[in-house]
Amino acid sequence: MRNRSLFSVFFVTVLSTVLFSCSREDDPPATNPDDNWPSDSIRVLKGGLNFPWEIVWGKDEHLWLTERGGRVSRIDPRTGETLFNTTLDGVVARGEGGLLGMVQDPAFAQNGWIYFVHNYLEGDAYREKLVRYRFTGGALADAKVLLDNIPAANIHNGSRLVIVEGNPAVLYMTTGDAANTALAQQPGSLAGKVLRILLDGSVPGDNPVAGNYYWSLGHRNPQGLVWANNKLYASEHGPNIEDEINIIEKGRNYGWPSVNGPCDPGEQAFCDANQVKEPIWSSGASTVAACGLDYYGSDRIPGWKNSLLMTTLKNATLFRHQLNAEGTAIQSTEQLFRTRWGRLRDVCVSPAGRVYLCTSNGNNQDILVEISSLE
Ligand SMILES: [Ca+2]
Ligand SMILES: [Ca+2]
Repeated sequence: MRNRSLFSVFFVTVLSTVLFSCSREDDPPATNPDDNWPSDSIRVLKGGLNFPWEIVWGKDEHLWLTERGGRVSRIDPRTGETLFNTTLDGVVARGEGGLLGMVQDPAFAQNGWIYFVHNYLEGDAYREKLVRYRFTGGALADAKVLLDNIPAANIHNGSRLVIVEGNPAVLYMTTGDAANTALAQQPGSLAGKVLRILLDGSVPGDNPVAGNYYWSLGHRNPQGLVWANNKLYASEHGPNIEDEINIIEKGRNYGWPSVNGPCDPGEQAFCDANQVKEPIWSSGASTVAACGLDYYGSDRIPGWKNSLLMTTLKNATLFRHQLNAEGTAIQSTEQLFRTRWGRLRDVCVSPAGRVYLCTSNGNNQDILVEISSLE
């Protein structure tokens, strides 16, 4: 029975690949995710990386990758070959800070714009900024600072980016508490927030407070962010307990530093007074170091559809959280590949349903892994 179903999967895969390949002959390139490379493997696509931080599947059908030291790479997803790389000016890497989040503009194919978050020095002060560059094919040029002077520290710098297309498109950016827990509850500080920004760097007219970038507050260090099911999901590092996954809503308070995870009796008064929104998942009495987050909506890997994939550093495991049909709750959690590759920083799902992971082990030993099917 197992053999028969495997054969069916194989046959359907071959058939669909053939049909897909045929249909591609008539299509302009890069309009569909190319499916013409290994379909049955888990492979190390690239080695020799040093603290990779963000993996993005680009609108140019290539993988883009940041490393904390400041390097940006454009990688051929079939071969792992680096087709372009450069080091951004002004990146100052300290502890967990450096070059971090990245996202492409919705019109990247036309304008070449890529948004980066990195840490820098303003005099002696360690800070974070959001900068847009234009990819020309041979360089990243025309740097434009969209938001700067964000509090930063050797730890807790958030920095994940998501653009939600619309009229106008908006960019969401997570920030950490920059090792100053009180900032997360202060509406006037850019730290410990999910920020919402127009693509020219201005404040959207419908943010919770006029002229203020914050969309939600009370965050410790959210290092995962994804838009799916018409919702914004964020993962967040807890202190020594309660890593979280939250659904981010306009103007809501997520509790830090007064509340860890769900509202317990000792936290209830603060929760009531501030209408704290509780996480849809938390790690309980210990932490796993919840980090990168992406949504799996493909049929490629059987049984994974409508899941959140979450990397963990300390646990060195890929978590698969199965969502309910509405995307409002997590029904079950599966832990995969425990300690197989070490600490896992980020995850990215391609339009063809392949999963890409990067490690965070250091010593120029980090790798980019491609999962095209389960072995
Ligand atoms: Ca919380
Ligand atoms: Ca709690």
